[in-house]
Amino acid sequence: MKNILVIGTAGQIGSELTMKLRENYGSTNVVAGYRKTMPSDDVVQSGPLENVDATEPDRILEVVKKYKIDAIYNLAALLSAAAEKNPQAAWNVGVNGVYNVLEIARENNCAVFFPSSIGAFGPTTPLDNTPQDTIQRPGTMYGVTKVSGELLSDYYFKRFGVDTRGLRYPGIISNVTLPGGGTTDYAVEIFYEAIKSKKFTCPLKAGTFLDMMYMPDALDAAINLMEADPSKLKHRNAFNITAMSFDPEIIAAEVKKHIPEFKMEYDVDPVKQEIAESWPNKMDDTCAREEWGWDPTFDLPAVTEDMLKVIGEKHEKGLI
Ligand code: AKB
Repeated sequence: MKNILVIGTAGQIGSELTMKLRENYGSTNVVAGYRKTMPSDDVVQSGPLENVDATEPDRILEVVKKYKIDAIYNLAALLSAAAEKNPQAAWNVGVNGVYNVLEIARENNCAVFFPSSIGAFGPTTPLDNTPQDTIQRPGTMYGVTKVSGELLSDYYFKRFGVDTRGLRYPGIISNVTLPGGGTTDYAVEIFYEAIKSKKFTCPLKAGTFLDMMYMPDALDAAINLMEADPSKLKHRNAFNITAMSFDPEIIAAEVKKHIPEFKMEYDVDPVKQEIAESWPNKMDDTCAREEWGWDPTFDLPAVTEDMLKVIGEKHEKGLI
C-alpha cells in the first residue's frame, strides 16, 4: 500500500486513523478527505487534504486519480442513533457511499477498508458469544447499511477481485474526537463528565452489556487487517473484534476507583436502549485472532486510567 485516501477524517475514528496511517506510511502518502466539518488541526497541517463526499463519485474519482490512490479507508457514516433520526441520509452515505467507493476501487485497482459494527447484528442474533457467521437481521437503519456494506464488499471481492476487508467494530472509547449520535457514546462521555463534574447521567439501563474497545486497538486492528496475508483470510467482511464487555455499572465502578466521589444516575433514552438490547452482549472474535492475529492490548482498568489521565490534563489546560 503506497497512497491512501481516508474518507471521513473529521470523525471519531477518521481523525486518529489518518494520523496513525501518516505515521506508518508517510504524511504525504495519506490524503485526508472531509465533507463539511474541517478535521482537527493535526490532520489539516500534517498532510494532503481534499474535500471528498462519499456520495459524490466524480469527486472521489478525481482525488483517487490525482494522488494515484491504491487503498481507500471509507469511514463516512451516520452512527446508530443519528441514523434513526435521519434514515434517508444514513442510507445515502452508508449504502450509496459504499457502492461509489467500491465501484471506483474496482475501476482503479484500490483496496478498500470497510468499518462495519456490532450494529450489523439484531434481536434474533445469538447475543452471547455472538459467532462470526450468524443471523444478521438488524432493526435499525444503521444496521441495514452495515449489513449491506458487508455484503457489497464481499461481492466486490468475489465477483471483481477487489481487495475488500472489514471489521465489526464495537463501541470505541477515545479522547481526541468525540463520537456523536452513537448508542455506545456513553462509554466516552462518562469519562469527560467524571472529570468535569464528577457525575454522569447514563442513557442506558444498568445491566446493558456491550462490547467495547480503546482507540489504539481499533486503529491497529484496521491497519493489521489491511496488511494481513490474504492467503490466511477465510473471511473478509467483516470480522468480529472486541476487547472488553461491560455494562454501565461496571464502568462506573471502575471510574469510582479513581474518583471516589463520582456519582452516576440514569435517564434512559428509549431509542438507544432498544438499539443496545438488540446488539451482542459479547462477540466471539476467534476468527480475527486466528486469521490475522487480532490481540487487543487495553482492558477496562487500563482504558479508565488512560482516559482519566488524558482528559484530566486537557481539563487542567482549559481545553475542555
Ligand atoms: C454506535 O453506537 O452507533 C457506534 C457503533 C457501535 O457502531 N459506536
